[in-house]
Amino acid sequence: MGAGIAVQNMSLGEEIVGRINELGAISEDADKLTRIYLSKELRIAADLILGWMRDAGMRADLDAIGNVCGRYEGDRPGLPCLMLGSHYDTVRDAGKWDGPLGVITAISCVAELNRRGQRLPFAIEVVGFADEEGVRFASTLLGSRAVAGTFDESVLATRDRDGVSMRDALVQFGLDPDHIGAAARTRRELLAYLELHIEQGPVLEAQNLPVGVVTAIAGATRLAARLTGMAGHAGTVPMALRRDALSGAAECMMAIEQFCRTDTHGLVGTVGYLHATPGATNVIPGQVSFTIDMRAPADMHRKRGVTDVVRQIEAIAKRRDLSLQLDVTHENRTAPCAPWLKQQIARAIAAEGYPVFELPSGAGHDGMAMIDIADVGMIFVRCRGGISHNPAEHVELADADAGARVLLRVIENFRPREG
Ligand code: HGY
Ligand code: MN
Ligand code: MN
Repeated sequence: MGAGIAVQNMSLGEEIVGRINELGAISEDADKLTRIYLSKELRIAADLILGWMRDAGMRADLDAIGNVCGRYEGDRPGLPCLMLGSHYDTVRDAGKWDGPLGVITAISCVAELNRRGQRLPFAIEVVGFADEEGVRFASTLLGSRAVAGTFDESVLATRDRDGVSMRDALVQFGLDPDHIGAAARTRRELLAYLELHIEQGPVLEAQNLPVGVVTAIAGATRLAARLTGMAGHAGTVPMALRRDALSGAAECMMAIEQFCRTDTHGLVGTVGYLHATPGATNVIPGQVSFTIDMRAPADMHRKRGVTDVVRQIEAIAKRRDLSLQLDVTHENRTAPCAPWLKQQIARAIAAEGYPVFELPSGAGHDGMAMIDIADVGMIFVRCRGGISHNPAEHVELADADAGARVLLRVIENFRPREG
């Protein structure tokens, strides 16, 4: 049952690592991994993944928003499915495991069932979400929200850094922006949503464990801020008369960091992107745009933290005579993992001979959207040093193999929730 897998003389882990490397080479940058939503690289990646899905015995295609979707029928056609997934887009200068490990491991598990000619009393669907990171259009979870039927059409008007709207990017990708609704699924079609993902943190490594059971996915709020002062000559404007937008942004960043450092409820705050104009050495910056990402295990603490940080930013802008534009671009509540799924994951981990360890996810995942149409379960796989969103992100072969064996065991022994 799950052990002693012979995959054409390869372990599941070896098949997975080989595919991680193959997919990890598909990037818009020659010397780093960046694969953003609706890019031509995402299309190349989609075609590669669809081929793996079909080789694994699945019917596979792109859905209306660019997710790659494969279906492995149960012991009779048309059964509701256990949906397995993760995302196949990346952040900029990314690691190659964040997202793809879940998609590729799920495909390898289905391929193993297919090799055995094994059919289960439910279908299995594997989905690679096309935009979990939200790099291109600020909002995030676009692929999983479309599947959950909660996609916000107003995002279609959002423009990327080059001024291309999501609507136009979909058309260029060969999709119909007025047809996104076709990607939506219903609760009746899904028995559960299960995601395997790297931990992206140091806890499993500290526990010396290859896998863990996720308890909840921390909620997140993303904001876009713009401070506008007055550009001026760096040599002639006295310091007291300046309306320097970049100094104002710097004070905001320090306020965010200080506030989160002193918080006692696990609040974290990050300014991940900042752009100052006009951007010349001898010109006082007139305008600065920057992003804010805030998270906490409990929604109440995150929301209170956001309110307090916004108040501090407003006070800084006022004192410095800077005008402020501050918008929430993304908000996701904390998503609890379902106890009945945690139990089945724990049973599979124990059956593979590992201690069962539960931990929360500080990182966001597509389960935050999928929870609107299915109960959610997650398996974490150890990543070296807990490093992620960084090209140094790495998973040892043995841990990739352990994750695959646990996921396969969950699938084979899966029991839909009673009642
Ligand atoms: O931002 C996150 O937590 C996820 O990696 N998108
Ligand atoms: Mn990520
Ligand atoms: Mn991820």
